[in-house]
Amino acid sequence: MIAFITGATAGIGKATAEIFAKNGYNIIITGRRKERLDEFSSHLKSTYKVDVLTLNFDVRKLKEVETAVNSIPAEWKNIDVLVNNAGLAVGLSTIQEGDIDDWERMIDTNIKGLLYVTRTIAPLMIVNNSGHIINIGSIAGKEVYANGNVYCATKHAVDALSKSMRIDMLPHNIKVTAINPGMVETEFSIVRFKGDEDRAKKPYLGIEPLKAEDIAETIYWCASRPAHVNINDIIITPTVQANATTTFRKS
Ligand code: NDP
Ligand code: 8X3
Repeated sequence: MIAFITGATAGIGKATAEIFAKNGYNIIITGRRKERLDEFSSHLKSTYKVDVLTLNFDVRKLKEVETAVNSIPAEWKNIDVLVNNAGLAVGLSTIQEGDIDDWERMIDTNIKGLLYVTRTIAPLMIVNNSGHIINIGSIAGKEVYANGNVYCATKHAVDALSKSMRIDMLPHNIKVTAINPGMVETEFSIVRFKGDEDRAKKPYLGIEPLKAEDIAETIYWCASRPAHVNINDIIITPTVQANATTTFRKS
């Protein structure tokens, strides 16, 4: 079995690669940070005795995505599971004060990147009349919150695309699952606040957030259901989070 995981250099994608490898999958790990991919690949190979292929590309660049996928050796082309995980939030501000570069990064990564990767991998699955596409959405794709505008819009797009893909993939026996996490402590907040570590810690003060491994376990559980079962959509939050805007914090 082969899993292709985007954004496997950190956080949820990295934890997902780990759990699939632990369960005997050969893994294709992708991301922009080549050194991290190489180090992680050595770790997966030596720990789990699986084969690992690294693909170093930026999901925002269609040519890079196509070149990377076209370079996959024949024996790696039978991809069973695609995890569309690469994504980010950048900035947190009102529409009238928003930074347009931040908007472009989020739209290009979370929507267009997911589309580019899916457009190149889905035909490989269609040839096999089997596969599973797992999209990482967000609670921000189900609700909106103050200053989350463009990030929330990109994740609402992922929600819509997951529902649409499920229809398009139906005749091809390809499952489509959307997993929508609430707060998970990864590098996400450091990226959102552009390296400001003090600000990045604030959302998690006084609460126990989810860990990347919690989401990875959920992804693996979805991927390991019997052939006739598809998990369509999951919202998963820390126990202390009721929805996108209501969190119970110890003072
Ligand atoms: P991290 O910042 O820890 O990891 C993000 C991953 O995405 C990295 O591996 C990064 O790799 C990759 N990535 C980002 N931009 C690009 C790009 N342009 N091209 C290729 N890869 C890219 O964040 P998380 O693990 O938390 O986030 C993973 C997904 O989960 C995202 O889609 C996020 O929106 C979603 N999510 C996160 C939540 C949270 O609270 N943490 C909650 C709900 C959803 P590299 O930089 O090496 O390219
Ligand atoms: C990440 C979770 O609540 O910061 O998608 O938008 S949140």
